[in-house]
Amino acid sequence: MTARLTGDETALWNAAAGVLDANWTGSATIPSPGLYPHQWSWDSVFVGMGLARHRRDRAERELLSLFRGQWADGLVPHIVFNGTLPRHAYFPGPDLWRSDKQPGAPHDVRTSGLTQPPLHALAALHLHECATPAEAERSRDFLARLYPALVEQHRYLARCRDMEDGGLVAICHPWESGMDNSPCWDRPLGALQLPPALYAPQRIPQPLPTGEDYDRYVWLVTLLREAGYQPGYMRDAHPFLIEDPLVNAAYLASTHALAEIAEIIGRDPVPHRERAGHVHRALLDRLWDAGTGCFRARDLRDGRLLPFVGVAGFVPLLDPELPGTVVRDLIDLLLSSRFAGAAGYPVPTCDIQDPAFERGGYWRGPTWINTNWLLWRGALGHGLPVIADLLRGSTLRLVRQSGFREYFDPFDGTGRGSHDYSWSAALVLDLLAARRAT
Ligand code: 2M8
Repeated sequence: MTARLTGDETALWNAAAGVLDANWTGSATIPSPGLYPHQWSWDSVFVGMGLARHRRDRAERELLSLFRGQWADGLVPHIVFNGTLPRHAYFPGPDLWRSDKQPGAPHDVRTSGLTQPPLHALAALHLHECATPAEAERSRDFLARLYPALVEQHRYLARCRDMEDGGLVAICHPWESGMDNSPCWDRPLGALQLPPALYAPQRIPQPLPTGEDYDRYVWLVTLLREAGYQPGYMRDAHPFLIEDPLVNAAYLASTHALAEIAEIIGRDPVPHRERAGHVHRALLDRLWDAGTGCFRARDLRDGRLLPFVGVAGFVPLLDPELPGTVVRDLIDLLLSSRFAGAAGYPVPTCDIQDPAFERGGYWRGPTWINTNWLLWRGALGHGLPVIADLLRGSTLRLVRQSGFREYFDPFDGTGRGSHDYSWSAALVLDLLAARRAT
């Protein structure tokens, strides 16, 4: 759907459902036709959130398809490749990752060796919450089927990514944040000592990241691959190791969801609750910056908070136990003219007063539907219906104006990046179904 949409909700719903139907491969949903032809991890989570309102059978298959790619140590890879596509359908394809050479990777499907924000348990719980009474039993069965894989995913995160046993998980590549070229990564990427060889990317998304960024991305992958994607290497030697507020807020929200799922299917929720308490305290201790009134990422290589303040810093609003003073500071900044107050559109990725801000620069400024959807959920969770309505209404306004684009100009709402982008369509279904903030 590339045409300008009409204002009525039924038309919007049908158009969003049409995008998801068109991007359905038979077992999963591609993020967008052309640019992203495989299955991505957090895209499938967001797609599942929308399909829960439209086709729960497909939401279940979407998640099961993704977990086909899970490694023996529990890692849920950020890309599950479609083996029927030509090798060069997407760069970097399976040849860069060489998952087939990793003993712990699945044998029947090729994957990347990185992960993405772990919102999967939250998606599974959402699917259950959207079930009708007639679907309740089937829904419980599905939760019981997925639960062991979710537990393994969380074990992997606690065992292999909680580098200092402090409660938070670390990412070892910008792609693991989902916000590939965020200015947040400029400092750690700039500090890398790259070998002279260039990696000559075969596909560079427009307008950013640049070829130089790609050299760094690909080099980081080759380091991880040569080390067998081992957590010991990541902890002791890998040059990019960061605790990110969005990733950890996702981890916390999913840990709470895992506890609820355990209760629903008659398993023990206590270990998940304990872990959630640990993550909650660590988020505040390690990433809250009272000076800026926002959460910031911490670079584990030098122990310092990164200077950049962006939309990821608001996502800990998903933490139901966030102190009231912290919530107030976050909302003040979120509504200010540095973010949502800039032009009446939803929250941009980057502080518009930051010198690194670029209004068309992918994750360096534009507004994205998924981050605003996360903030909408966070606002609802804190009993802030006016803020939630504001985020919901302004997000729907973006797609009404410009269609289901990948991202949007934060000042005038112009659509950018790919058309028919799956998570933009899926999350609109969820926003419409939620009807209004309660
Ligand atoms: C973008 O990331 C991929 C690499 O994983 C890329 O640039 O090719 C990001 O927007 C990421 O968040 C998203 O999951 C992916 C697919 O939509 O595209």
